[in-house]
Amino acid sequence: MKKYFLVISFFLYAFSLQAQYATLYPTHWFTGMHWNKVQIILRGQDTDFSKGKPSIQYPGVQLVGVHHFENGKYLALDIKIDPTAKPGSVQIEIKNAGITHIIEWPLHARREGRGTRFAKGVSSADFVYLLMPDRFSNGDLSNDHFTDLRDTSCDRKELLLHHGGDLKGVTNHLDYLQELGITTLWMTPVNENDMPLEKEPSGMLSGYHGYWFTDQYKIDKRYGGDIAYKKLIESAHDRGMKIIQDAVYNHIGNEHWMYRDAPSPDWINQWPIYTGSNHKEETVFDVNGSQKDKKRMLDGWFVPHLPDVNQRNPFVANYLIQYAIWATEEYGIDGWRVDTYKYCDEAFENRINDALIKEYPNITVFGEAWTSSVVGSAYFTRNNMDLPFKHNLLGVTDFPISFAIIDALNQNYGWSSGVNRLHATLAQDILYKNPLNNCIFLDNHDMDRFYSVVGEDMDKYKQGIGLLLTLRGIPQLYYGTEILMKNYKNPSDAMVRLDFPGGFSGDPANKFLSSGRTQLENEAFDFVKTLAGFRKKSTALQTGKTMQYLPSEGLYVYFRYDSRQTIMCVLNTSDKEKEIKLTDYAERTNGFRSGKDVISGAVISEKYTLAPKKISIIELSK
Ligand SMILES: [Ca+2]
Ligand SMILES: [Ca+2]
Repeated sequence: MKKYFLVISFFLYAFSLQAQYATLYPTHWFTGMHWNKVQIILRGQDTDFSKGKPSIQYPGVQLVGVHHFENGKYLALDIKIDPTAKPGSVQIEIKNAGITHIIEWPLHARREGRGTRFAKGVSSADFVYLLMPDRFSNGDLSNDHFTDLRDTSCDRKELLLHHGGDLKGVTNHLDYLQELGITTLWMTPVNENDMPLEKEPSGMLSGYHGYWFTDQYKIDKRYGGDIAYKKLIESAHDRGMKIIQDAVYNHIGNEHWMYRDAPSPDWINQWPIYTGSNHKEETVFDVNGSQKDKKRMLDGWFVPHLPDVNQRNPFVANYLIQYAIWATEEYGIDGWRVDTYKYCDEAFENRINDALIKEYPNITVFGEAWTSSVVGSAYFTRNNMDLPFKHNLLGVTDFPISFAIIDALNQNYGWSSGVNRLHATLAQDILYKNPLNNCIFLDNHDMDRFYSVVGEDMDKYKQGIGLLLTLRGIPQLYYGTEILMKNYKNPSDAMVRLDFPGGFSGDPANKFLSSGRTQLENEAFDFVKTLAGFRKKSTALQTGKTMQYLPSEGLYVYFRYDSRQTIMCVLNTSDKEKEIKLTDYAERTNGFRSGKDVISGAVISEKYTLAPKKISIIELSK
């Protein structure tokens, strides 16, 4: 009888090893981490799961707490990992209804090269390229669609569906990006988006953009999964390039287990009836504002199919923080961009940033804080304002500068319009602790494309690129801007997310090659490349101080300078030729008698003329 029982037990034991008894988040962890008290969320198959009694026998690893939830499918285990713990497979034993289940939870050795080979952070010395993996290049036709995903579509004729682009496609074009002078890639999110199509006014929309997470711990298999992601990062690092990952803490796709089958309803911000965010960031910091408006901003949902995550729930906070650390270590990324930053719980945001920086001292994080005011932008990052709550975020996506650049190029010169807008915006840098940490841009995946916005005017285009690569901050180029991709967000934002020509088989032209580009496109590409190449060696443009002069009749002069180098940038937005005299800007030009135009190579003397609608970027010399 006893023998019989043992055999049965063995089979049950073996069976429990075979069929996954629970899914674990995080899927695994690492030895020697600063974050060594890990909270594992275990998700079982049925509501009896939580009746199980867990235990752990592994040298240096202790189970110090067990938590239960309203939903019996879940347990949370608090695990303490001593610095002495060795890599291996931690066996989590769960005794439930007389059966012992073993769940393997691997402990990996830490990745080598923290701060030198990965987690290096991104600075104003970098040049960031933002791309959408689905729309850049299809490097692997075998992953275009999967019948076991909720959305099986892949059709390049449909703007709102997946187009088949993937991470291998990106890896294949690192040469191109490096030639352009790019040092850092920021891709829209690569996490799994196993969501069905959503009905939108302009048609059925897929999660091709990546912002509808259904599982943080998986890279979407349409992009090539974990293997392709790691390969891309490895290839980028081999070239000295860096990778920024795009995070979303604010919301999830409504097929995510955190919503469909949550441990308890308070993992999500719940409302009696659907309540959307008011999308008004002022309500978050307004000293005269109401709590009602602020709550709606922070806890209201972004859109109906994206449930709003409650980061005040400590389990949710741990889950998100651990994911951020886990992904940095697992994939070896260099920095983070955080989506919808102004919609999240503020205390949580400071916690997650602190945890990342404790683990990776050189890592950088910039948040998306879409706002037209400098106060709104500075509020969400380290600032010089005397406020009851202080954000610790290193930098923001600098929308006020972006809008001011557009106004400088498109508006007529006036008291507070045209290039005076740019001057006035930059004058408000007083609010930022370090404006060099802001990511600056001409356009992105949510904006009308820059070349269209400036009326496909090549002079204005060059002025914009000139500003992008000489103003303070981390410059970010949106994919295709270098080859004059154009369009407005009409009828949908997919119009500004078209496929990169040449990234997909059957494309009539390959714009990755100079031979595939038109003369005008090569002119644009070469302009970006020349300036980016100069910037790569220019300490003044990378990290120097800024001095700007009050614009006069459409003429705007500013300097970037340090002890080694002085760069004089002159923007003529008027329709008249302007005479520039170095002596008019003596505070910065004293001692310099000439200079060299960075783009044309022409040598200028103490006096020179600048044609209408041109920019000159001059390295001064004695
Ligand atoms: Ca593909
Ligand atoms: Ca929120």
